[in-house]
This record gives sequence, structure tokens and C-alpha cells, in this order.
Amino acid sequence: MKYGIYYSYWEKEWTADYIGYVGKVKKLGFDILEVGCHFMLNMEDEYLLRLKAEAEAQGIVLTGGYGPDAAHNIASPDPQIVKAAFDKYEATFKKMKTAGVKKLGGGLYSYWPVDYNVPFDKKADLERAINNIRELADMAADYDIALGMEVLNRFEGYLLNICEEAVEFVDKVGRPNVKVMLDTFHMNIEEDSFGDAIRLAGDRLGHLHVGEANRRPPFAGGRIPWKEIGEALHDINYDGDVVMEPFVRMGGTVGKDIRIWHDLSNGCPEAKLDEDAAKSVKFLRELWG
Ligand SMILES: [Mn+2]
Repeated sequence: MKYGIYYSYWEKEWTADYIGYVGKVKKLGFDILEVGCHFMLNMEDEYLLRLKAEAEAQGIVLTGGYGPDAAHNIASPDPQIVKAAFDKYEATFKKMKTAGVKKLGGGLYSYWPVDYNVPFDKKADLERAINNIRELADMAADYDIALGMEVLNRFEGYLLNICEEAVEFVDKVGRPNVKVMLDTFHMNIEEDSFGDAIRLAGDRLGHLHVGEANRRPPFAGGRIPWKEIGEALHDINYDGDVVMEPFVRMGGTVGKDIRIWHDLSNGCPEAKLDEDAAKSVKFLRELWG
């Protein structure tokens, strides 16, 4: 397995200098840097080419996350919004290709976070999502990109809340570059069993986000059953990417979007964040291999 971390652990705003993080995560013991792909739309190709070169030089793989907003919801009943979604995806895929990012994961089949003041029809939205993701998958294939359908907890999404729904979704889409994506933070809220959910996903599992119940980096003695999860990953011969997505700092747009209303970092300096991340990846590597 390869181990990674999402850049926004260190950031209070979503826009950041990705290039600087490549060497940092390498030094901390990671194989992967996950970046926010739609933010690349505001980045020059020249910058993205330098990002690609830096990642290659350091031996770091880049993976991508994306949470589409309501105006770019691929499952929307409004054809204008669906068109806007496809246009944004295509522009994003181009930027990803330039930067050498071959994987995009998140609530791609809908939008994030969901506004429950707006009424919705789950069945109809699911049907549109399946058809449109199939079309999107073919577009992504032209850019050599795989898509991860992230299962989200009820407070952030309603189409795929448990792995079983994602398995059915991915099977209906029926494209080799569309995979199930799980995240232990969401699983902790929705799944009856971490191990059973992972075994159910089997070879459809394409990406795994890890984090404690409160989104700290995984640690020995935490509340998530890391040993059980590792055993299930071995049961399905998972050889893919494991990316931690920790959020511990209060403040800024990141803190607000992630709903961090108390500071889990206790205002610690960046060196302590680094130390915690390094310890976390060492812990997972030793436990899971
Ligand atoms: Mn996640």
C-alpha cells in the first residue's frame, strides 16, 4: 500500500502552494500528496508542470480530491447545471493531466456539502448520477484518470451513505475507472462494521481516506479499529492508496467548511503538526504493511 496525506491539514484556506508540500510530505515519510483538483483551475500550466516535475523528482504520487458545489452538481435535475458540471470536470481533467494527477475522489456524483433546505428525490438523483458518471468516466478515461465515489455521512450527502450503496452504484455505472472510495471518518458514523464494509467493496475499492472519529490523524490508542481495518484490507488484497485527511486547526474557510468549532491542535506550532503526521504514517505502515 501507498500512504499519503491531504495538504489542507496545514492550511486554513483551500488555496495553497502545492509544490512546497511535495518535499515536506516526502520528508515526513509519505508516498502520496493529495491535492484539491478544482483549485488547479486557478493555477497556470507552467506552475502545474513544475508541480509534476517536483513530484517525479521526489518520488511522490499526486492524487486529487474534489467536492463539487451546488452549481456544478452532475446529478442536478437542471440540465444547465449538469452542463456546467461537465464543463468544469473537463477543465479540471486537463489541469490534472498537466500536473500528472491520475485519480480524483470525493462526492463527485452529487454536490458537497448538501443543503437540506432544498428538497430532493434520492431515486431520481441516483439514476441521473449513474448515467452522468458513466459519461464522465469515459471523458476521464481520455485523460487517464480514475474516479473515486466517496461514501459520505448523512450530514454531508444523501446518495451514498454506506459502502453497500456505493457498490451498487459502481456496478451500475460499470466502468473500470470508477471505483468505491471509503473514508473511516464517514464509516464511523454510518457503517455497522468497518471490516465488513471493506470486504464488501472488495476489488472495487479504489481509494481509502483515513482519520480518527474527530478527524485527527490515525494513532495507536485512537477510537477507530485500525487493526480490524488493516485485516480487512489484507483480506481483499488491497494494494492501493491510503490517504489521511486530518483536520485539526480551527479558523479560515477550511475550519468553517469542515465545521471545526474548537481547536483540536491547541494552537500548536507547525512542527508539532509535522511530528503527528509522521508518527501517524509510521503507525499505519507498521500495522498494515
Ligand atoms: Mn474523505
